[in-house]
Amino acid sequence: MDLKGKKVLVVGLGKSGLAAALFLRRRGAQVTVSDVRSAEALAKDIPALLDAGIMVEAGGHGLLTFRRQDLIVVSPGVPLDTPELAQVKSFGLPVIGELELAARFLKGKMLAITGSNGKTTTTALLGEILEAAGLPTLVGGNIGVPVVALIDDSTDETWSVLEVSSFQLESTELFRPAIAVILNITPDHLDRHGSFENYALAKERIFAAQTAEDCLVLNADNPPTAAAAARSAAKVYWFSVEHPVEQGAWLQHGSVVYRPAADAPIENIMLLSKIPLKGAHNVENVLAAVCAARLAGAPAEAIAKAIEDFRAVEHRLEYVATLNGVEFYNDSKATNVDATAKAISAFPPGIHLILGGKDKGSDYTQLNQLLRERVNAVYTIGSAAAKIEAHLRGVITIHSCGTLEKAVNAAATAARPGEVVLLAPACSSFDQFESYEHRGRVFKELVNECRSWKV
Ligand code: UMA
Repeated sequence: MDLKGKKVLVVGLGKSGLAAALFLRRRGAQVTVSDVRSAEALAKDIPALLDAGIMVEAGGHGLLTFRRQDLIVVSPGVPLDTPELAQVKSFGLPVIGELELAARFLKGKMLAITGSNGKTTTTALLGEILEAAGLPTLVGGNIGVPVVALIDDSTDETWSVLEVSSFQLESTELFRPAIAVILNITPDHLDRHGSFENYALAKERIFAAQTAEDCLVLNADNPPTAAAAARSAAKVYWFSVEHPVEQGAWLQHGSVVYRPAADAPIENIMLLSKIPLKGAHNVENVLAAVCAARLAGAPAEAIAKAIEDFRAVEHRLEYVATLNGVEFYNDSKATNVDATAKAISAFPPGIHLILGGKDKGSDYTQLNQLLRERVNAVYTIGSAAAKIEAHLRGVITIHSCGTLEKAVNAAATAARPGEVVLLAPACSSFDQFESYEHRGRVFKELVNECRSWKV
């Protein structure tokens, strides 16, 4: 792809847009960025862009700006049906995402991980495993580092371990990872994709350009994921916590095992009891990582050692503190109903659960049975509170708290020794916070403030 002298528009000036604009400029393109936020809101980034010779359109997207381009690069958070994008696409102007742009320049091989839940943990874990195996490794994508930012450090030997979201996959064309992993597909982002079918189709783009030389790792226990095998041209490997698989990873007599092919001997990777992560869902993440890491050539010993040394990623069932015998856990990254269900399942009964934020078109009644079995009370926050309360009415005691501060105080006051206060909100954070990381940090600060009166 020759960018020299090409007119390229980058839409959205968050992490991805900023990195993409500077990269495109370094490669000789005439770059403009367009963002709906005001110039004041973008003030921190504008000087560096202007210094690099990049034009900035702030405070809205102008149709003329979009029309005058050879190529448009969209940030993941910008919906493809944004009117200006939809219009220029109908004129035949190429529109690609930051992931697609980066993949065209990244050297070496890509190992890409998607799924509704567990992507960040599995990506971070695979990064550690490949590094422990002595393979030159880069980690990026939805985990927080734009893929474009990895290009300059990549070589022909590099393994780029990429967390990829449905938002990023939706705007791919040639993106072709040597190894692709789909952890699970459960309802999420229905507000953006319109339906579960569209969301699943976006996820399946992870293998759309793969050939028989590539590998696809699928969750045999999750029907929407398993169904993808029929549509893939790649070699399919499986992982399962429920039963042995022909080729892939599963559990046998308390151990994690792997078999590279149906007629190959079974390899013992490690004891199940040595997995340091909380929650049954993390066993699935570990099995997926074992399978993908073996396919990338990591030896069993390096895999086992890296898993044993791995600690929970921040904001994913992260242990915060024990105050007066009450444990506090931060699972701010549980931004959909399925992730919240998994978080609840990781604890015995006696949970005080903080739910709410910005709704994504979710059905919270799916939590009802688990709430009855394990949760003492729900504390609601944010703009989704009324919908959540309507869905859970009559199922569980609900405290309408509005803010995270009130919810933490109410839950910490009500919880008895041996019980758990869990932030696993089933919603995105954007109504009250900048991001799920921001929400998680505020939660941890609030828990720390409880120290003074809880001890
Ligand atoms: N914007 C517009 N026009 C629009 C919509 C947005 O100009 O119509 C602008 C906003 O004003 C803002 C910018 O676009 O200035 C934000 O772009 P972005 O939302 O793509 O944010 P980035 O900072 O580039 O972060 C993105 C991912 N964000 C999203 O997918 C929403 C980050 O994932 C990712 O870490 C980062 O790229 C690096 O790859 C976050 C996320 O929430 C963690 N992901 C979702 C999830 O995990 O559920 C998919």
